[in-house]
Amino acid sequence: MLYDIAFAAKVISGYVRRAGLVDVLGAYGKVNVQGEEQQKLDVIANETMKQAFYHTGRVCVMASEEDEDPVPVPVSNKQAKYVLIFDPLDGSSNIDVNVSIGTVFSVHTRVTESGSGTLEDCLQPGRDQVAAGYVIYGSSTVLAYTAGHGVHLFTLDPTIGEFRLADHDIKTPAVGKYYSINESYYQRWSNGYRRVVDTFKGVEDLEQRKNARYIGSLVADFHRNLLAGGVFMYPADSKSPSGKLRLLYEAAPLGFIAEQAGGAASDGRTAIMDIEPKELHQRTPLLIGSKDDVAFVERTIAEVDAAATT
Ligand code: P6P
Repeated sequence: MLYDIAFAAKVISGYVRRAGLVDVLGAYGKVNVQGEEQQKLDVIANETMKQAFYHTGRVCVMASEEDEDPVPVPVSNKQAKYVLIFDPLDGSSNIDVNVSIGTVFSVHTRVTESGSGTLEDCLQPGRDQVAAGYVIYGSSTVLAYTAGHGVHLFTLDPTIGEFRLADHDIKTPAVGKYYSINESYYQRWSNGYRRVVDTFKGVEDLEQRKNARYIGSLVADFHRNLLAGGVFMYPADSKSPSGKLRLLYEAAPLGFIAEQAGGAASDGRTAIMDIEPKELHQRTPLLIGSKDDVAFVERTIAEVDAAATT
């Protein structure tokens, strides 16, 4: 499975690296299931991921951010063991301005007995993932994955066209230097999140101040915080009561990585990995990164927002 992910990542990386030179920039001209305008690279990355797995005989079903329903695979895969769920290219609005973007993937084993996989095989909690990770197309192309035994980073070496181990069993700092949130939504947040961000801005105590870093590309923000320490927040707000980010192919795989690196991920109350999915494209608020920072945010929003409701 991971070699197949690495193959797809090399192909996608090749397109991303040539974005200004080959006709892959700009809108594809269709709106996807999310109601978002598909970028040409979204479609290329989605087709690349599906083709990389379609004939391997390893997956009984796939699901993609870009496809409304689960993606069936040839019946010859009816004994296939794995389920692959992915966001083929997250942050694609950043493609045309050369900002880092990423592919996020989640691997489960099937729950149905045999035959083509079904929606039931896709709707499994993050805690049951057997592997997960992401590829970040940044200053270098890095594949980060976990199979439940630590988080390992591989960098694509363009001189040989192979991913090479860059770091293994990485651990994220318990307290981070950064906080990442889109502060233009401040007026939509609960008082709890306003208190959190005011604290990180040093409003009450300069000792609690953190640097603000927000790229607007989930994989890039997550990867920086994973390595340097930090907390990423995409809360629910008055306009998006379930938040914006997706549980199955964004929050859950990154949550697996975060936990395996000694960090944490929740929706503000419940661990992301323990949320039972009900729909394929289910959204969730996301709070993820350094363990002590996540715990601080959870405590603060619990105290402040609970007070607001009494
Ligand atoms: P906002 C990119 O569109 C994305 O899905 C994530 O990669 C990113 O974290 C988020 O949306 C940014 O959303 O509302 O801050 O622009």
